[in-house]
Amino acid sequence: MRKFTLIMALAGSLLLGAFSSFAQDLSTNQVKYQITFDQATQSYTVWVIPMYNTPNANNPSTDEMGSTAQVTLKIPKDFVMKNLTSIHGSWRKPLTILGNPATHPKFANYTYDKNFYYCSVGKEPGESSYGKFTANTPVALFSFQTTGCTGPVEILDKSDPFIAAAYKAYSLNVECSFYSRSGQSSGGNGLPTEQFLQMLGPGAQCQEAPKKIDLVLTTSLDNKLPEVGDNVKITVVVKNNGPDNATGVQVKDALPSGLEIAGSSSTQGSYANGIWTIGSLAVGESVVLTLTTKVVATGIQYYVAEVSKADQEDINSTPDNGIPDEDDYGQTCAGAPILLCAGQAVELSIASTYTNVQWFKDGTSISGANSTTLKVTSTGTYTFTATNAGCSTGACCPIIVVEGNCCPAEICVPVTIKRVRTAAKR
Ligand SMILES: [Ca+2]
Ligand SMILES: [Ca+2]
Repeated sequence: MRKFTLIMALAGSLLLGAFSSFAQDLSTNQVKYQITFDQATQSYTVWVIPMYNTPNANNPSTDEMGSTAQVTLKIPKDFVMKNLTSIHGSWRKPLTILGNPATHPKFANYTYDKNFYYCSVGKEPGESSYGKFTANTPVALFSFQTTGCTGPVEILDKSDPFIAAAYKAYSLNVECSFYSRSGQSSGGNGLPTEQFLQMLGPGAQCQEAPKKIDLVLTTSLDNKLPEVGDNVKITVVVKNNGPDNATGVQVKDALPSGLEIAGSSSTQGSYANGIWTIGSLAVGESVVLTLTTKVVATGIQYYVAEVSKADQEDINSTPDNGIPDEDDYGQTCAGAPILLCAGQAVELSIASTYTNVQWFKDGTSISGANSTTLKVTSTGTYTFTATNAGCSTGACCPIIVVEGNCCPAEICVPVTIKRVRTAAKR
């Protein structure tokens, strides 16, 4: 039978806590301790697992009534406990971390696992309810968090050599313990019997919460109504709204055939072959890509850019999924006027997947113009609305039809020029 001292001063000033602990015989009503980690809340929970039910011969109550108890944890060396929360019983944060010979030199004289430190969480000795005990059903005692995630946190097993080392070095009892009504034979006046049997299961392995980012991409251009031959400057801005820093960020863009690239520059990373490799973006940081393009065709030219890669999970968008409504997707357009000669017609065409289409001429809806194509025989400004169009207002870029410099009407053969508008990439 091992005899341990109640409360011992450590190095003159440190107290380990007010647990009452004589080493006693083991009660027939035993418990185990277990520790688990929940990634969603980044919290550890320590549980007691009874090997018996309440009520029982020692305890006629439905509930188990606990007195003192101690849970000693075997911890990573940089372990810092925070937010200790009692769940059943009132538990005290460890007063000190043990096992470091640099701060407690006598530990150097003893053999134990020096890759870890140790700390004890003690329950206030007053009797309190744990609720009903059912054999093999865990009851949560307390939870806590740590300032980092550097390794497993274990319950100190009964066989751990640190128990003997702490006692020999500083007369400290660090052994896990548990005392309750069910552990003590009723009517007797003998010493309380210990109920802690052993730890259950492996230690709790923490996992960092996954990093989260919010990349937002916007596009704009400086001239929505250029002539063929004009330069159009396209600007793409990517910002990380956090909450974590982003790495491995890449943007993919698509230049329409009616715009020719004439030059590019960016505040970070490099741009080549439609890929802007950005790299890291701190929280709140923005980067800018500027493309200089030359208009080489009439009609609407759609430019589309989207975040195509990032190492972290974006909270509200997915890279490279092509959904225009997401905030990592940007589209903008420019349109050189379409030339129309007298006696000719132009067929305007939008993506065949658009529904509930309505065409407008000079801001007025055209009766019956609800198809994804529109035959135009007069000059004007044409727009459309559609339920599922990327530019749902239809105001993204008007299609402007102007009178062309044509051959005399009398010698021209009437012909329909089919111009298929380059719709936004879906
Ligand atoms: Ca986003
Ligand atoms: Ca996306």
